[in-house]
Amino acid sequence: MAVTSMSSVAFAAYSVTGGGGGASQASTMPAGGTTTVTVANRSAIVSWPAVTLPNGTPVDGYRVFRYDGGGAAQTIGAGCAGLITSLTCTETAGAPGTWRYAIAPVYKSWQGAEGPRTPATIAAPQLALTGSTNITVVPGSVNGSITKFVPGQTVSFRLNNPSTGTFVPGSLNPSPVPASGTADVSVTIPTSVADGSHVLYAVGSGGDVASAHFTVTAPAPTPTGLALVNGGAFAGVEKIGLGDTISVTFSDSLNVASLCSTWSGTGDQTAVGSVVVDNNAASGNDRLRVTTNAPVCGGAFKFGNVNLGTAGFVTANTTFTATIAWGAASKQLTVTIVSDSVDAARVNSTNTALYTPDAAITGTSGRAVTGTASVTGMHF
Ligand SMILES: [Ca+2]
Ligand SMILES: [Ca+2]
Repeated sequence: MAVTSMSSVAFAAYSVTGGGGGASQASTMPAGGTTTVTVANRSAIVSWPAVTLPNGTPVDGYRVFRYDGGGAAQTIGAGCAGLITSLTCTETAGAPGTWRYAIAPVYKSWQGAEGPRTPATIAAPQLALTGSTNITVVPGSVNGSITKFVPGQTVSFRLNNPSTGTFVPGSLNPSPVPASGTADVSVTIPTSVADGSHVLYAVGSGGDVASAHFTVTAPAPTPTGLALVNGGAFAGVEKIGLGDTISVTFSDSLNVASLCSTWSGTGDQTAVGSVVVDNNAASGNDRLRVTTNAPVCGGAFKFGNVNLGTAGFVTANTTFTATIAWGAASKQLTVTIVSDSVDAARVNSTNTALYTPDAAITGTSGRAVTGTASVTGMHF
């Protein structure tokens, strides 16, 4: 009996014994026709022309073969596996790559030669971000779409590693992935994500993975300069009081509402308040704070404090009236003392004053303030 295989046997002979005179009739298995392959998302729709035996007898069906670019036979997907009795089949959820499809006709236990191999490319899953991919305010979001995903998957999002990266919240619309393999993506980049370059991975529940790059440039503000400036003299004596200023310069713009709840926008701001100098605070040094009971700031001003570096500024807890100003262009917070106190004293020393910001202060970047600033020298 003739034997066929998936290899290069070009044809196979078979014989049929006639019912009448015992005569033997020889024929030849036909070779497979040329496949036509249409790719839709991750599916390959393979079709081919019918062939018959030389005597016109239809074949029983066809076997479908898929090869990689190097000619290695692949396991055919369920939709095209086994004997296909129609003239088309569909392999779904195809692995990305360029494949070659061929068919061979089958009649009884014989198989004809495979027809020509037709190439078809299954595209890899993709994630494409649209709009800005540089996050300057955290939390922020990146938006885009996935394409060429196997339908039916839900998708989660990870940063910088598709299997171990931190999950970030995101949504897929529609979800699960529809038949088209395409869905919109919106992902939140939390404040916890550091500045720098990152890779966003869209991870399908069925194993598809696609990635896209984005950057975060949302620096945390830090105080870069502290100035305690003598602006006046009380009764002819230079000491802390009327006209003196406390200025802190920041590296980046502040969210002004984090200083004063009723401040808003990106322009200059002012408020009235108080400078409080705590006599010999916990550090042993006098400590300067800025407060307000003005309704405009909801009764609280977030400043932090200045360890004045010496106990010599005041002899009792002392409150001065003050004006507070935020300079948007200079990124400078300036507090001006507008009253005097007999409890103040002259300090002329080389002590170092240290400003520690209130942890509630945030930058327009969305990040909390970090760091301290100091100044050494004569103050007030
Ligand atoms: Ca003191
Ligand atoms: Ca002064």
